[in-house]
Amino acid sequence: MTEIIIRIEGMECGHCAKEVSEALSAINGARKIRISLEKAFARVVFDESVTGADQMIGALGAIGFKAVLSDS
Ligand SMILES: [Cu+2]
Repeated sequence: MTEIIIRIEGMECGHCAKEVSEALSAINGARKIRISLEKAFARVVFDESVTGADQMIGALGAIGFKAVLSDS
């Protein structure tokens, strides 16, 4: 398992957070997702043999959020 933090722009309310959570949950291989609306990030634990950060960032882009991998 790998854990990453994705910074997400434009996530402004509970509805956005729910959309983000659902988009990440729908990714095959995503195991554990924690969203912080306040800090504008998502923490994701995933199976690196199935998926990767690029797929998550792509899935968020597809629903209109600019997302970048955080280095910390
Ligand atoms: Cu919103």
